[in-house]
Amino acid sequence: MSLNVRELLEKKCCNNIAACTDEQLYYGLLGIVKDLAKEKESDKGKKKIYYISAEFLIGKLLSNNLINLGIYDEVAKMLAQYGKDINLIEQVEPEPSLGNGGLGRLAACFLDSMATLGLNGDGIGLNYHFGLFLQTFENHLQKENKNPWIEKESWLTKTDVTYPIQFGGFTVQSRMYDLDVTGFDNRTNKLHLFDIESVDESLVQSGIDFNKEDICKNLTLFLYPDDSDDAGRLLRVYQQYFMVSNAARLILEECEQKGSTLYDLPDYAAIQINDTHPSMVIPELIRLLMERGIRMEKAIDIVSKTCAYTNHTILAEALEKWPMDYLNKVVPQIMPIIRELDTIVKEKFDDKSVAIIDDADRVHMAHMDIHYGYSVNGVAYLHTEILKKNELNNFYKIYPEKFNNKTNGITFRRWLMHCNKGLSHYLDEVIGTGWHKDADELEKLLKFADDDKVLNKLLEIKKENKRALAAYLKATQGVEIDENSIFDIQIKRLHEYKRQQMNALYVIHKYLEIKKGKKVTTPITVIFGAKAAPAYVIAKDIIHLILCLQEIINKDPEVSPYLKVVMVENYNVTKAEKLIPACDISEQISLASKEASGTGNMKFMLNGAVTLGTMDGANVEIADLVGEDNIYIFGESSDTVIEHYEKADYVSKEYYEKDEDIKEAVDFIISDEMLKVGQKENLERLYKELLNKDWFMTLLDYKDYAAKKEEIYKDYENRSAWAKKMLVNTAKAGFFSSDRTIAEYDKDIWKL
Ligand code: 26Q
Repeated sequence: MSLNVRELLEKKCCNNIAACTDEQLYYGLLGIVKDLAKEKESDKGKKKIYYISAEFLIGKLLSNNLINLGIYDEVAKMLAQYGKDINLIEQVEPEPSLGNGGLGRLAACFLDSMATLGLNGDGIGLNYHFGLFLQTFENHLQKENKNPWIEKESWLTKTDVTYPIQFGGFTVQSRMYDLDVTGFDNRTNKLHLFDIESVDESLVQSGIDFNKEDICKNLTLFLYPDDSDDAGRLLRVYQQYFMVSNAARLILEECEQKGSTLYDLPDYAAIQINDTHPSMVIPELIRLLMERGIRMEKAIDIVSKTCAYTNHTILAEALEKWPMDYLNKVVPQIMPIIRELDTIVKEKFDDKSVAIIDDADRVHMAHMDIHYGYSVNGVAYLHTEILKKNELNNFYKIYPEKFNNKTNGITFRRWLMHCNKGLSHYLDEVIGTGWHKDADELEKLLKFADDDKVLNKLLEIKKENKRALAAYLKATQGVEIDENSIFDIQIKRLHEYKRQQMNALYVIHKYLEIKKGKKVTTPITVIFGAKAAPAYVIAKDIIHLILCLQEIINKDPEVSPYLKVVMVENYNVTKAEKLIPACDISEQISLASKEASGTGNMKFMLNGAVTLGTMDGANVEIADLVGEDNIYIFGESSDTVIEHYEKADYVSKEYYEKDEDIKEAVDFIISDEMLKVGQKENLERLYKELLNKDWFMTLLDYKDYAAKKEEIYKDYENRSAWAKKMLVNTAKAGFFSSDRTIAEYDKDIWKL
């Protein structure tokens, strides 16, 4: 590399790197990276993929960009010569929290892979000023605070693209901000984030409360504001329309600039609708085409050949259905189009279950996507099969050719090269660097499955990562954990279907056993990280339970040498980057059929953790790849679970009454010991929920789960056999590179 970062940095900062603060160096590097990224912008490619998403959980960008630009090592070394640590410089960067979890992080991995594969593809989303909330714990309860990330100098670049966006009764002025998406040794694409000119951050005083009615000031303050009331839900509709109206205008403008007549729009643009949040782009595009003189029938045809829809969930409550009243109020101009789209469907199909507008006057966004998009995909093999056979079966019968599977993936740049430098460099030594570009080359590692030197080194790297995590948790949260213990980790959004409560019940069981004198051979550290939606009461109760357990267990001198519990505060991408490389056991314990895919499971596997999971989502494909010796599977199958729902025959109390262990663990939730540290209201509510409802069947799988836990802990003792499992997991992870996923999207759907 001919370029001299040292000179550039000296020019940007202060001529004397050694005398610079980490902050000065961070902003200096930020400027340099922006300049370098610009040089790699490209207008190659007639057709562009526009990935529209309400979430892009991009994480910090400095290191990732340095890696993708190929100068990370060089820069780190140069800084070290001046006594500067790039890790400390990185700490200066605030993490934008522009996503909830999987769907948002997937969008970020996809942008990375599009640029890396040299595809002409941009992301379009919203510029939330406070992102998702910042989580703190007070009195063992989750508290929500704002999470600002936009600074005077940031990765955002203000553009001169601005549009008047009309809502029922008023208009707001938009502004587009751009983030560079650097490809690994390839082109730079863009993430376009739209904002309103009139946004007013001072609307938020304490916590995350603000005046939800004042759309001209609040539209882009938060990601998915609390939707427990009408005002919150309405604001979400405003956000969605704002996002897609800007997107539609930008897309049409760009295509026209490249010579499109708009009749040939599908030759210039493919639009991926990331879950239903951007679905209104369909009627909005139709409206804009009609404004440009194209008649409706033709406009519908053009749009239907341009838009493709990805489904990320089969939970009924997450499938968006907007009341007509809302839409009439917020976006009256697209209502005649939605009604017409619905009329056409009703004329064609005499089947209420596929209508766009239902009898209760609600608009089913996914139905609109399926009728008026050319592709419908699920995000893992099992998920797509369930969509075809169950949830969307009536649509599958009409449009079998539209349905396809695209098993999710993750970018190995962030989730191995960046977050686990120890393992990444060692892999380079053992199998060469070919895997950087072709993830399947990780399989070369299999040749060393019985090589003690390699196995020992893998254990050593894991140990080092555990040491680093222990130090980090001590520094940030003041908790002390034993790096020689088993790190058993569950990190993901808090949801009953993900079953953090089942993990917690096992922790209770283990605690009680140790109390009774049944010691463990190797100490165990159970680590959780999760945010609960502000209005999701039971999810918050589960956090309360875990925090109370942390308090009781870690302070118990009889138990804490053998068992500890840690709930990581404000779990986010940056924390995931520290937790994942240090993990021994990856908890993927959702109720079968409920987790569409999961992507954390892939990150853990890549970093040499062994999965303990149900046959759900992409776990099924992981099990297939690594074989039964290298994964721990338990629990009822998705077929059985679906049958329980159909017959409504699952009664949690029966499981509670017939099993002593279950009874003991569940009763502990409201024991005197717990009530001494916790809140009666929360603990009793959770106890009753488990006993009387347990919609996601925790107690159904509990015994099987507990038995597998014993087995996996026991197997951990055989260090060389365990190291071999680690090796196989890393070696087989190549399939889950998002480069593979994106190549499939391009081949089957976008056809760039
Ligand atoms: C919808 C309507 C009203 C309120 C909220 C929502 C809403 C918000 C966010 C619905 C869904 C989401 C996010 C979903 C999500 O993250 N799904 C995850 O997507 C991952 C990527 O495909 C999968 O790996 C996970 O299995 C899936 O849960």
